[in-house]
Amino acid sequence: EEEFDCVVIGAGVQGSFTAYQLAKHNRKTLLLEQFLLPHSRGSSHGQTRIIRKAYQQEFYVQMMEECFKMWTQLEKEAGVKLYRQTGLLVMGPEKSEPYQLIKNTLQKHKVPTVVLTQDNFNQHIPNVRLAEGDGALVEIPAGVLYADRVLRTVQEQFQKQGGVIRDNEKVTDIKPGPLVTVSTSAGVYRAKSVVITAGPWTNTLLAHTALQLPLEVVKINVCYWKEKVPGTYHVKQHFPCFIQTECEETKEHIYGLPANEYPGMVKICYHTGGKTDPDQRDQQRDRSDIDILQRYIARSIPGLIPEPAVVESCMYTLTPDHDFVLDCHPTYNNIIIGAGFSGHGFKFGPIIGKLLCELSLGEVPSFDLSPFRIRRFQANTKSAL
Ligand code: PYC
Repeated sequence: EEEFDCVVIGAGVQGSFTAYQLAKHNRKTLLLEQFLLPHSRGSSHGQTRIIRKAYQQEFYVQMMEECFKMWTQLEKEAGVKLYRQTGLLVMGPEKSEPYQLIKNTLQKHKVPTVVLTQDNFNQHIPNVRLAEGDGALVEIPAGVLYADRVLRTVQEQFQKQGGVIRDNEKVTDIKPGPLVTVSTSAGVYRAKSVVITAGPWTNTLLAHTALQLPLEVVKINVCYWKEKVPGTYHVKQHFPCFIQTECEETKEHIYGLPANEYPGMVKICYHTGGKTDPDQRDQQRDRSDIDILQRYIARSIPGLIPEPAVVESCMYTLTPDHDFVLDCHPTYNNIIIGAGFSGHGFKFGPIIGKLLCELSLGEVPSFDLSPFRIRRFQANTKSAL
């Protein structure tokens, strides 16, 4: 039996940043991962993610204000480029609540933003058709995070601080206590605190502690669409990331990122998908999202062939309100839970890591965590006891 100050379960973006923060605080930390690293079985793989402050809720904008600085710090510390500014185009029915809230929140927080009109839209954004009645704005500092590179970098920095990573090691049991015992397929560890950042596998692990959270796991079809003329939607042509808050086909978000991982292809996805068991992800074959995307692209992004050229898989772990879970276990306060990132957590990695580290050290969190507490689910929180 090996002893650690903290064991972090799950080496996706949130677990890796949490482990890194703990090691920076001189805690003897073990980061466990059930699969061989790197892998594409969870929610942190792929080359790109959007980083933005465009949110309806102010607390996310406030978190991102600090988090942007943390991304820059990590780039400096590691000497690696992790972020590319592209801007974020937000489109949606001008009078709708989501669009208005995003616009007002950005303006209130003085985020550099350009509001476009139906008349000047195509001078700024050629090759996109703005729907009638839609408003459009560009959040200037937003951009792309190089996701795979982020994971590699933060895990390397963690190890440089003395942290230990054990991959290909699946947790088989968690026994709560003043020292938590974590059993895996390869060993037994004891720790003063345990952080669970296991994405879609959160409830599988929490079952060992008699707790279940109202989380729903969905499979995302990550679609890449081929340009009719290569380069049309490249960052070099100043094509930004974009979010369509709702459109004729759907009230759910559609989002896109300029060509990156596959030359001549743009990543455009639907912001939800079919319910899945994380161990049976590839058996979930729902493609209704792809039908919606095809119709949207044919109408709004005419420089793309409206048939996905590549489809990859990812998962979201959704909470009922799509806000995160960042909290201590209601019964065992040395078990910390970071979960339910609901498809929008990657950009928050550095600050989530800091907050989960604070919870694990028993400190008062440096940010108001009330939107992220487990007790908000109340009647929905099923206790297995
Ligand atoms: O939160 O910006 C976001 C996002 C983009 C794609 C998935 N989530």
